[in-house]
Amino acid sequence: MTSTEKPPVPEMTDLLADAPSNWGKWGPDDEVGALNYLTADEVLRGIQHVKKGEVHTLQRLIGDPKGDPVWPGRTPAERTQVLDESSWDGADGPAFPGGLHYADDKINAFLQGSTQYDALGHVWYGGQIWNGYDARTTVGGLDKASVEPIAQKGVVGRGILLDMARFRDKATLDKAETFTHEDLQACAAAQGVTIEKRDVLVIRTNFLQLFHEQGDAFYDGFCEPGLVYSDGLVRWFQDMEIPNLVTDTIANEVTYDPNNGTALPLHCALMRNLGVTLTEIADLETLAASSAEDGQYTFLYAAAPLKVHLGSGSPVNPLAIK
Ligand code: UVW
Repeated sequence: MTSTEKPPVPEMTDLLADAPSNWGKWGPDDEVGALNYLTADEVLRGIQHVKKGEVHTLQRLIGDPKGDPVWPGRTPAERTQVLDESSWDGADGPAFPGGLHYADDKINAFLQGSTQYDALGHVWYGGQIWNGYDARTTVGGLDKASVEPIAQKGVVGRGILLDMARFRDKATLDKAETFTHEDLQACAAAQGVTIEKRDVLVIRTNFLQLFHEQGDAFYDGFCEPGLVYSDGLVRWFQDMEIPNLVTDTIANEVTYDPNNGTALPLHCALMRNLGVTLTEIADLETLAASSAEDGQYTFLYAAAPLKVHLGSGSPVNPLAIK
């Protein structure tokens, strides 16, 4: 290799050979991983941060007239009108006694095509998914670690907003811009709060504003900003017992690791190995504006994805209640 040549991109099995793991921590049948940390005590801890009764809904609009940002290769949801008043213009509308008319519609959507929860079995390497289940259990649908158990449990605890864009004094973070767990702690300190054990981390980059500003050019050289892999960061997530990482980007972390070239290594290190649930494409704008105004960056976080049998993810409209 000459000095100008880049080193080869490592296999995830090599990069994460000595990475920390939570497999087996909650038994051989576990399918919700670090969400086990969200006990009744954590719900009550979260409730202590409800001060004003102010509710923020964190889902982005599905079918936004300005467009829906999606991971490359996915397509936005298509909503189709099935019935409306025009259905009764002729004799084709369904006939009900009393003259009832109604609207019906359906969507054809990627389950990861909007604000969403990833199932723990959504991403893997080396032939095994979360908790050591065989990756063949994903064939035809996730028999193990699907989104269904997450949806059954629900996700409720103390949320903390880490407004990285504001912390770096930017309207949006830049393409491929990175930050670490130390940066998250510094951001929290600047906001006058401390990240506590078992907090749901809610990180704002406002990067998807560029999707609306740039149109198709947004996908040129696609590389979102976000957390960057390090062994220290992964161990911090494990030690802090972080149950859920929520971001306003499409995939929660810097898309291509600038240090080793791998794609989405934190999906592997956090989701597959530690059982940290990932939530993506959240809309954090009203929450961030409110927090900047009143200085309250902690809240009750509550979310439940849809109960989709075998699903690798599900749309969700999380709530932050201050
Ligand atoms: C991939 O895992 C590819 O994407 P996401 O986590 O955004 O669903």
